[in-house]
Amino acid sequence: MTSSTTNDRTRHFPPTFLWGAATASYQIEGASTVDGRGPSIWDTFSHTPGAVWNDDNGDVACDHYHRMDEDLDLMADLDIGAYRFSVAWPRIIPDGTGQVNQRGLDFYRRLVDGLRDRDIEPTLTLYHWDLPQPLEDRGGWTVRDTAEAFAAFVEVVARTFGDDVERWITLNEPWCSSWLGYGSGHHAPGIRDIGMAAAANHHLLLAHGLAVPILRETIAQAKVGITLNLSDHRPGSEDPLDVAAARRADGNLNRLFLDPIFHGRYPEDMLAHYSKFSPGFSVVHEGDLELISRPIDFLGVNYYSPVTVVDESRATEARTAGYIVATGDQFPDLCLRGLETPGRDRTAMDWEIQAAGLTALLVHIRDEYSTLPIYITENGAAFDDYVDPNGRVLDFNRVAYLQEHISAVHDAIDAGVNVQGYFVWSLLDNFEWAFGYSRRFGIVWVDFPTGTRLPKESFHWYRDAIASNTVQYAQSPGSR
Ligand code: GCO
Repeated sequence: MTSSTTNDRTRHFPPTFLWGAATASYQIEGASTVDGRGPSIWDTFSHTPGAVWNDDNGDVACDHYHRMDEDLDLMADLDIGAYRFSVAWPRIIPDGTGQVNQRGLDFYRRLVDGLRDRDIEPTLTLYHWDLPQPLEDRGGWTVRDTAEAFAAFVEVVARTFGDDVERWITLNEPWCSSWLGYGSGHHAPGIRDIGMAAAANHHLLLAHGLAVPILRETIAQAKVGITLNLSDHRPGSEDPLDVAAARRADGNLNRLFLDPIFHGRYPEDMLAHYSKFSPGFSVVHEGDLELISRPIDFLGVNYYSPVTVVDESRATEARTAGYIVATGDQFPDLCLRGLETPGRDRTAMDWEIQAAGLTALLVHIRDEYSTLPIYITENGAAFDDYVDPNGRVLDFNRVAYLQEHISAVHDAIDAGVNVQGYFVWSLLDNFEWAFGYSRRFGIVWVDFPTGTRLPKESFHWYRDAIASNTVQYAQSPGSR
């Protein structure tokens, strides 16, 4: 009874849909002391014994600093419409404030020009976690001055690149900078203090709020957005305690960022929860939320995995129901436990694969927050790739992951969500933060430390998707 139309699994994307790839400065550049670059909190952290897997660091990384032309050619070969990269603040203003380092700007000028020469739209992230160390020494994101320093840095970058940059992203994943950096201590600067994390959360958003008008005043046509890492939170059961636990998890990861940006206020339940910690949100000044909620032009969404939780008091029940229950949580104050669904595929990060979570998240953002254009600014997966005896990386699991998630984006478009583009994370295997070089997210294999590049099967698959502006529809198991 199915017609050939309903059997056709080809999903066509809108003609203007933007296909891209993403990277970040500290993860790929290397050259950490070259041409006047100053130290960042990630240099300090990665050189702290035991902080990063295998004591890896970004001193060399993919050596993109010296291999930029080769990487630009890879992008041209892939035929992406846009490239999302970040600029390293310590390359441009090594002390965090004051003196501008022209050689740092020159490097990004070559990159921006190289992209334009190849008809690839530069999408520039102003902050992807490499805070200049001198600013951390004065309190980092726990103090207001850092937001002011960021605004001055943004002005320098905006004046330099102006209209040559197509899209401006103020911050990448401020949740990670604040909650992993100052709360759990898993990321630089490695501090474990919930009250400081909450203060960092606010100062990061303030930095965003200060940056928006600077970009608008400096660049007439600037398209400005922010990138958040968001997830679809589900309770492990319908028990009210588990429903409340999922709400807390959603509050910490999603609502502490989406509510101030789109509704101009912090969520009441989160304010009440964090009022027990100092300084927490007591650092909010009058007028800050007006700054933070100034209109933007698009939202960047990074999605990797759904999150299922129960209240910590219900761990035993969840185990009985067949879940694998985490033994603890990085934020004990939230009193919850993460669940893994047995049998569901996971990536090398141990993250559950569930593409329907992306569709649900996108619909939720549209319903609760905004109909602004959305770009998926990161999505991708780490797997245990290897170069086979024929010299190829046959990463079919990554192809499946991308196919399912891009299909999920298509589902969201079908549901009327204004998704305008997709950036795969990542162009290159790179320094995966606390996991060092042990996790490969690239569609291009990088041989560390020689730096030799080898496009994986997923690169060829993605190139075909871009060329045809379609994917073959796929759904992850158990996604409905
Ligand atoms: C983040 C960052 C990326 C990561 C990627 C995989 O989301 O943590 O934006 O830099 O490498 O997400 O973890």
